[in-house]
Amino acid sequence: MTEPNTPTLQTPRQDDPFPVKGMDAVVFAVGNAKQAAHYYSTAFGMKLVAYSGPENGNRETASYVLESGAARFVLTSVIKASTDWGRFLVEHVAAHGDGVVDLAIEVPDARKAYAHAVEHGATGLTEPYELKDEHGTVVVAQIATYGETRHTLVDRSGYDGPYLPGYVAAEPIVAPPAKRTFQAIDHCVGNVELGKMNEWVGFYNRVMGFTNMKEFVGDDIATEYSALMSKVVADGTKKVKFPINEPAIAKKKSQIDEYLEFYGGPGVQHIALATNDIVSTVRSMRAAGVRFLDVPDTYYDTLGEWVGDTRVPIDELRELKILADRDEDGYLLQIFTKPVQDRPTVFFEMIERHGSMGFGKGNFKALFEAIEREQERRGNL
Ligand code: TYF
Ligand code: FE
Repeated sequence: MTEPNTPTLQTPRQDDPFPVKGMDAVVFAVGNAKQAAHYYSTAFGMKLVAYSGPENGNRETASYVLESGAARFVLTSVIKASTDWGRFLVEHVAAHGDGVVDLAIEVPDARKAYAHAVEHGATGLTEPYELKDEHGTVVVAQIATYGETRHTLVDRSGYDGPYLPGYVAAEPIVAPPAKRTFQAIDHCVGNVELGKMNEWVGFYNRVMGFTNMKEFVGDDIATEYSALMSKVVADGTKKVKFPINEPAIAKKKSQIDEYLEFYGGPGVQHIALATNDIVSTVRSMRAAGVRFLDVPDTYYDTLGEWVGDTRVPIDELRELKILADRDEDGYLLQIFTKPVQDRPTVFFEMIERHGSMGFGKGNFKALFEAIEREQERRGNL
């Protein structure tokens, strides 16, 4: 492997009004966190590292913290609601099914970040407060984003425990794979209502000082085949990247409309996970029963002509249904799971980057056609 696997990160600006360290966690509210923790352990190769539940004094919720490299998922379900948070989670699962309640962001100073966000028009949900235990102090604050989704702003610089004060370290559910299935959260995508994409892009521009990345899906692509519009915002270091999709009025019912209908409003559509060996990632996930979007064989017949050489031979990409794309900075390999719950809502992307900071624009046609075939099978097209 000659190319660097992570793209060159820009150094943070000294005057960044909203500096971020990276994604802290993706927090899911689910019906049965015990079983979800098992799925992410066995199918996604994640390692249970921390837990909070009745056994350690939390009688309201059970939360399982799983990691794979720098990526952290928190799976929460309600045992017996007794606070506003517990009631919120019960209603969230009733309304949306399993889904993402929180895209938590690690920041160097949660009080400053919260103050800046609220001054620039964000809705504050929780004022900054301190969580403490024998491992130290974490400062957290929360702001609202699209739908019922929130961003917790986390400063964990004064803490060295397993996740947050109140959590205890936990043993893995199964032996983690010898080789990590993925190592970081690459991007987190939101679906918003028709006509709202620019408002939410503006929200991240204003509130977090995030800037627009060059890749976007405009009117032209939208009406031709994608039935969606999309723009990407990112922090100055490009560690936190949030694409925002909205439905477009096209020939067919938009996949974004299908999501909004079944999720019951805006929310997180997919989480992209970075791997440095997508072939072994996909082989192990497939072996564990994860289903990926199907790609027609014809995609691979012409792939080599425009994508050129990649680390993985075309025949292996074809066998595993991995997509490839190239731009002026390099190339990427990517694949998309089918929705991971019964509702056609949240799914995952696995992505291996070699220089390219894009999102697979060259694959949008093949990808959106594959998604539409699934939509049709569900009777929603
Ligand atoms: O995050 C992205 O932009 C790519 C492409 O419904 C994409 O993964 C965009 C919309 C969508 C599925 C994938
Ligand atoms: Fe993506």
